[in-house]
Amino acid sequence: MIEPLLDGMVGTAADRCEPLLREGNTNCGGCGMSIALNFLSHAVSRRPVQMVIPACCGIVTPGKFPNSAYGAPVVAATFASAAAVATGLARVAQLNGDDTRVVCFAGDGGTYDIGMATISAAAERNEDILYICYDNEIYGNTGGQRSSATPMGASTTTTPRGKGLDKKDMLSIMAAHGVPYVASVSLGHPEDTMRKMSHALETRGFRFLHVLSPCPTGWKSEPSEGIALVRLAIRAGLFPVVEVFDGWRTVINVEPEMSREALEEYLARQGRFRKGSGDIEAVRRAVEQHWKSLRARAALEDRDD
Ligand SMILES: Cc1ncc(C[n+]2csc(CCOP(=O)(O)OP(=O)(O)O)c2C)c(N)n1
Ligand code: SF4
Repeated sequence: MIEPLLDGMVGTAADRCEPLLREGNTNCGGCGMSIALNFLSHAVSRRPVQMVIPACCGIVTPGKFPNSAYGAPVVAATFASAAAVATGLARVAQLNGDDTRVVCFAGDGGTYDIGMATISAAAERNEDILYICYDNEIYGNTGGQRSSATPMGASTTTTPRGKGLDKKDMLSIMAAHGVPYVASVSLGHPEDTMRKMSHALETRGFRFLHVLSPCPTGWKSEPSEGIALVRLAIRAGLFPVVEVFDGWRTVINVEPEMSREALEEYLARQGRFRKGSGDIEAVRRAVEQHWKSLRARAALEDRDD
């Protein structure tokens, strides 16, 4: 049920004893963003939390004012200001000496493209915020245009024949800021998700979590298959599950099979790849190249041990 806006939303640990994502939200069935929010809710537990959400699907989620399907205080921000607004809230919490964690929660369009400058600035200053990008690999809220997170071959409303470019490596870009914690999160491995969300909430300074977030509407996939698709993406090597500490110490959490079968099945189960996934070899080459660089960085860590 959708609750009145102010009920249980003062943001203190004692007052907020309900899920972050309530019933009555507007998310599509099978939305990976809902799954991510439910995990986050468990990880947050009774910690005081404030959220900042730019103009993505996640800001439509709460439904119509004066009600909200969010069980925490949420500030709706513009794309360009989201990380700056979160910075302001975190500084106020610090000045007040309270333990509030500020979470910026945004889609890939708001993160990889439109909000990039402010995110980079907040990371450079090592602001005390947790930035979570739920990556559905399109601009979902405006009908599914391509973003720089859209993978090669995926058709969107602006790449009807399939995108010809590879996905931007946002994780490495964020790690290169030298911030305390950057990780990719697998919704297909609950223990991975919970551990990383809990660690990211505990850590102070700028933290970045990247969540591959199935979007049945944009991926043209079955709503019930989201988690299976995440696991296939990992097995195919398309979504490396890693952590980077302090900008350099790289840990690979899940070893992928890198099998052609997993890649083919991943592509075949989604309508978005029906037109443009022709060059599987090009996709495989890009994946292998990315893994080479990832392994080289992880090996640096081994040598230091
Ligand atoms: C500066 C600016 N440009 C464009 C828009 C229009 N717009 C609203 S939501 C949206 C898509 C956001 O996509 P993403 O951040 O990936 O989140 P999703 O909708 O997929 O959850 C766009 C382009 C806007 N609100 N502000
Ligand atoms: S369009 Fe995609 S990301 Fe947006 S609510 Fe629907 S399933 Fe979720």
